[in-house]
Amino acid sequence: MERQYFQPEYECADREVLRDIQSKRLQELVKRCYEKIPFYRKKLDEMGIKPEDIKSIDDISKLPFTYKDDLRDNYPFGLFAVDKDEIIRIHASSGTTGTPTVVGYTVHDLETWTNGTARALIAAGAKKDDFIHISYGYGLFTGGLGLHYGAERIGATAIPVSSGNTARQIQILQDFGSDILCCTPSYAAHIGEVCRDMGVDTSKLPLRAGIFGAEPWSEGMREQIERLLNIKAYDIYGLSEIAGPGVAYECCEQNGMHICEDYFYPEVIDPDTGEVLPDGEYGELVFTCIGKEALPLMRYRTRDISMLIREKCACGRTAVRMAKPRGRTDDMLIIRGVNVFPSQIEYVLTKLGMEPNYLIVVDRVNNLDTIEVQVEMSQSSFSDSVKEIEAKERMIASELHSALNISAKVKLVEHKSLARFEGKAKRVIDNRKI
Ligand code: DLL
Repeated sequence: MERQYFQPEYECADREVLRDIQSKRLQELVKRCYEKIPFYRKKLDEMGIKPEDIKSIDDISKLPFTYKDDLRDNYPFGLFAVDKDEIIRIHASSGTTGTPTVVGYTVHDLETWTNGTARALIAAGAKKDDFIHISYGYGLFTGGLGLHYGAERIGATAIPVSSGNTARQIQILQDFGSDILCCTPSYAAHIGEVCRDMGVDTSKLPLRAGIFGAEPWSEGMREQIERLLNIKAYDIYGLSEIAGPGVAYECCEQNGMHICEDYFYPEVIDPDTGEVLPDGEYGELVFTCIGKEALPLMRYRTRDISMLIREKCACGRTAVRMAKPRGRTDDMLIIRGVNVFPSQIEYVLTKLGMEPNYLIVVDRVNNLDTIEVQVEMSQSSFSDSVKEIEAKERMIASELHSALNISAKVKLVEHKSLARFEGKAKRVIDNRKI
């Protein structure tokens, strides 16, 4: 029988065993940061903390937070804990706003990151004889190479298609018989749509699963992708500062992502006060890279909003799960005082049977915030009756109001009139900031 876990000794470890590993690795991390990174030595000195003060994982709350700006202030390599000759790979965040953040990996770091994506692939049912079709971008972005190494690690066949050229993606899916597709969920939905438009019967393809992440996506979007591509769609989470994809991944239960806790220690905090929140409460995810050499960040503030789930998972893994992130603190829209994440709007739209092709336009008119949600009509729901369209717009607006308490103007737009995305989707235009 094919195995269900890649590293059961960690994925299914007893809590006590895992705690011992975490405690030992945290001590090593603090020592490494103190000795090798002047930025951390200064911070710890200012707080009066010495590496010897950290005796177990419970002492983690004594440590300072690290922010994205700390990486930017030390751009490009100022937070590296090893010499250049030990670095074997560099990646960087896209840096669409401000200075990019640069991350480096030693042999050991690449090994542990690869274990993470290998765990994710096995959890999604990948087997040695599978073709893993990788449509995440290759390059400084961690998506492509991250999944690529994982696929090779489990002995499967990596197909490094990278993103873009959707017709070619579909041709490869058909001709090579890809078994597992890896890309952003918005791109998966687009591939599914194009298959439908081209008359490709996805039930005849060998494709059986997809590993989708790098952006928030709702359960409604999952249903759409699963239907369009006739597969099981699994979530995968990660960020370049911590490693890349595979920090956490979904198992067959599709109910939260198991965190690779032996490498990336999670906490959820109140983003305003920094106080650690109990399991089951939503807040900002914070990770400490307890098993890393090149860029061993302490208590890194991800800005992602999620919660930790510690209940036993039926898959047998004991590693704590994180709920699907709702979005990032910096993506949260505040509309006339009401907080709303684009993913919550997506959830309502998809529950109403709309396809996940939408654009949120926020503005300020006479000092009042306005929000317009443009939603594409699907081919099948197309109507040229103005009355019918207006009635549908009112119905969607009323659902958004009752679910999220926002008064949005809804505008149904023509099928295929909104942009499609090959990487991370951009769903919001906020004219208030301009
Ligand atoms: O997006 C790494 C990645 C690649 C993850 C492929 C999954 C698959 P960054 O470009 O550094 O790295 O962006 C990290 O993307 O802080 C989240 O805000 C968001 N993100 C990543 N995965 C998910 C997910 C990669 N599954 C940022 N759900 C993170 C929601 C996600 N948001």
